Amino acid sequence: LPHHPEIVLYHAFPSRSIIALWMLEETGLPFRIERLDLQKEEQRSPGFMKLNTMGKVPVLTCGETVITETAAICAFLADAVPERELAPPPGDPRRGTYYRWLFFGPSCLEPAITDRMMERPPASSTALGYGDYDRVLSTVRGVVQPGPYLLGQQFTAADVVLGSGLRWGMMFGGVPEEPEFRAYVDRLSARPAWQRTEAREKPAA
Ligand SMILES: N[C@@H](CCC(=O)N[C@@H](CS)C(=O)NCC(=O)O)C(=O)O
Repeated sequence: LPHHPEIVLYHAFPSRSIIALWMLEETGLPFRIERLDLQKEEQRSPGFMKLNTMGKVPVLTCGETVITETAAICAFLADAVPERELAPPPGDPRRGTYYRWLFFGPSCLEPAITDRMMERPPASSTALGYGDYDRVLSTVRGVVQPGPYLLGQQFTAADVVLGSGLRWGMMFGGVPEEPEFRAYVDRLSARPAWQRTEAREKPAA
């Protein structure tokens, strides 16, 4: 990629930014990592707060462009390498299905798991964007089951996002160890790009 602006990932381990790191590995793009220590509150430094007023990782910069929100970063990276087919192209009807599950991760699955883990009393399921925990899980169950991926044979950035949410939920007891969930997450974990991501983070662990 000649003249491609430099890509930098602001990353902390362990944190959600490992999802962006995995996505970068899937793209094969060159990138640089800036590591932050969350314990030392490096995410509150004036320099970093200038990049992201939320003071949170991941942040991805591509030249002058600053991208926050894990799912947005993954979608951006998928589109940067169309030849890798990590997203159906714009205009393809499957793009709709892709967006559906990509957005379901941070807007439904993640808050459902967090509320469950924090034992928050359930709010009105009509008003709550994710409805209720059981509905979210049965929806995810239905979409991971045919497999191998959310879009059938095609692995996409939506798998990176939703799959990471599931993996994290199962790791911390927010999602039950069901065979459908386990099989899907194991399939994702077997991908060389995830293997490289884990290997890269081992010394940091
Ligand atoms: N909505 C953000 C959430 C990012 C987030 O919460 N990151 C956490 C780490 S998992 C963080 O940076 N926490 C540090 C802090 O808030 O001080 C996304 O989806 O990327």
